[in-house]
Amino acid sequence: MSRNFRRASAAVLAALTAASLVACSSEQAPQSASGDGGATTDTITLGFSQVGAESGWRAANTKSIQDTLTAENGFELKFSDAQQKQENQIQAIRSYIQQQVDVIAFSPVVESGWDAVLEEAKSAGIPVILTDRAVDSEDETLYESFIGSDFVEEGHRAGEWAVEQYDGEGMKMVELQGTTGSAPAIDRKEGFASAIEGSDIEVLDSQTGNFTRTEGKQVMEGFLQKYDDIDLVFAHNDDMGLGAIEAIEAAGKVPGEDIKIITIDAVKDGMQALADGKINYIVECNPLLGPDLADVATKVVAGEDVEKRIVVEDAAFDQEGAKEALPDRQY
Ligand code: GZL
Repeated sequence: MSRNFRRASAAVLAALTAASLVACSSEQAPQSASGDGGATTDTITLGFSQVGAESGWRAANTKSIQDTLTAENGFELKFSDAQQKQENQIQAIRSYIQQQVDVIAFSPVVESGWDAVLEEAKSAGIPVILTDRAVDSEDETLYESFIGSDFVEEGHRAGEWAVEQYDGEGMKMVELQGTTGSAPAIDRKEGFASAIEGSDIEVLDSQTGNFTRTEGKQVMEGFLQKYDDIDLVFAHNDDMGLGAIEAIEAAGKVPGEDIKIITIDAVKDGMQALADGKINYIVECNPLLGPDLADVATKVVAGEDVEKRIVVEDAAFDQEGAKEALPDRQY
């Protein structure tokens, strides 16, 4: 469906809605903001709702989106930071609908609770693209495409490495989970658990650190007080792993030696800790989603077909690999 047809049908819908509103209240009809703000007709107005600024990965992801969806690349980007709150994302998406943007994109902070607002975007004729994280909606017509990594595979790769290195040593581990209810936390936990099944690695405890360094440190402090035999930490992202390092060192133990650490993301700070021997293995989660988002948004607005699922490829690094890769890392 072309952008002009969609806009025309949305305008008719808005006019009918306005007429009904005027009939029963003095409220103004929804104002269409975009289009007369000086943007050319070829400019794609994209409303993006970002999870927040909780980690180094998120900062790199935001930079990729803002560096790519620029005016010179044909975009007018409306960007909002939800501070890791779903209600803020829903509010931002409703605002983009009200502004009648050409396309909406967002990284859902959690998997559930999106159907209503996605139905509103669909009724307004505004296509939606998911980046980074998935939603658990049954109705796949609510979004055009999902661009992001395979989190189950990331967790499985981390667990496979743990089994290769440590199976048979009777190791006891703790897990620092990502944000409760988020796709990466759910899937990475599943992937890691499936990989260590049948090994003698024992999970002592698992708790969310909400993908932040501060909360990762706090949870690890609690684990160290509760258990005196932790051999391994699996953290769902580098930032929580870096927080765990601080807690382990404060407890007088050596991270990467007394307590091994495996994380996911491979952002610069994590890769530096890996090169320094404080982390033992990192599975990458590529945050540079801006170019794929720009490509899919352009095709969607032009009414072209797009792939429903675009999987971003990830690498993995041990300590030697980190030393080699660090000089060229983009994030
Ligand atoms: C993964 C992304 C996760 C990162 C964290 O795609 O959603 O959220 O692994 C970030 O660092 O906070």
